[in-house]
Amino acid sequence: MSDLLSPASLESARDAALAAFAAAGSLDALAAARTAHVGDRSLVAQARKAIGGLPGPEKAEAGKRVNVVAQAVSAALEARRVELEVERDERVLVEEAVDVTVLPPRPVGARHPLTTVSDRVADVFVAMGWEVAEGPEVEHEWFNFDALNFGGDHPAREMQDTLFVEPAGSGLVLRTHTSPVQVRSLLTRELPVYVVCPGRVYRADALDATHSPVFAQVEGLCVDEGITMAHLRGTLDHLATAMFGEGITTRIRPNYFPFTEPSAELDLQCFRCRGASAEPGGEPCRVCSSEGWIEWGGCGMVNPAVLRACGVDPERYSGFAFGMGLDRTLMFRHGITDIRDFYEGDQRFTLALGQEA
Ligand code: FA5
Repeated sequence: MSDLLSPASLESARDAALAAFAAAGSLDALAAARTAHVGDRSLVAQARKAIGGLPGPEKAEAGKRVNVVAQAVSAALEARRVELEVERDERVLVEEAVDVTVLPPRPVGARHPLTTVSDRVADVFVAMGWEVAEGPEVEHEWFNFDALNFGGDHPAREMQDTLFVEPAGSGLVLRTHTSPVQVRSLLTRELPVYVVCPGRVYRADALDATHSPVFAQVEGLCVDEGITMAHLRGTLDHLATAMFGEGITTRIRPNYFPFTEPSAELDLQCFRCRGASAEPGGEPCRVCSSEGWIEWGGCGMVNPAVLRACGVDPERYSGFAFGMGLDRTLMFRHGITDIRDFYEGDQRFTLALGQEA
């Protein structure tokens, strides 16, 4: 009998294999031990080959011995493989774990104060059943000027006031006010119309503490039967109270706008001194320069020419409109002295005002 097939030799081959598997500290080391103890050149493989050279009666006996050893070796190999895989998986979980608590704190954002105040104004009107309307910022001159009854030579159309869109003659401008949304609303909606239109507008104004070439306005338009100036006053007082608190008063002074007749400038009683600074002996007030009033926007009764341009019968319908600066509204509300704060993108400003604007 080949020495390879002796019980002692087979047992020592098995023990050597089991010891090598136990000593393998990684799946790579186990793969190497497997080649050495289970591969073609291993003792067990050679013993299996040697069985063929045995005389018949001994073959079965030797085959059984080899099988017992081979099964023990492969069972030990499988058991060690499972152990090493579990160890590896646990190690990967620990080594590759992400500790989310070590991320740097993320800066907290806020809505821009102009967005907040614009929504707040819109809410006041939506609560009264009005709708919110929008229009494009790149607007056709017809909507921005012609339909609003601006004459062909009105100074507002000049380069010093209006930003024109190239090519010259395109008829497109950056809208200089939100009033073109009045025209769009009248042309596209059924009467009566009650719309509030907040939006960004552009003018060729130099940037200073109270003027910006881009700023925000909110427009209001109501066209219905029997609308009078009294409705305009009541609506503006309601808005002023919602924005500046109970007891605030508005004042209208005669003015001129091509699209309203009569037209008025809308003043707000100073929300800080409530007009007291203009009284004899009153404390001086920085906010209104002791005039007691501050200019907020323009307003008036919709000019019949505008109604006609939009296909509305001025004999049956009348309306009022108003438009005020949202930047100014915020400046009054919070005593902000420089409009540039809205446009410089300083997060501290946005965070301080964004939620409560
Ligand atoms: C108008 O723009 C009219 N469309 C308002 C109107 C609407 C009148 C409906 C009648 C009926 P005005 O040019 O006065 O009007 O501007 C209105 C408000 O916008 C001003 O009172 C001011 O609050 C604000 N405003 C004007 N120019 C600037 C600017 N460069 N920067 C910031 N706010 C401005």
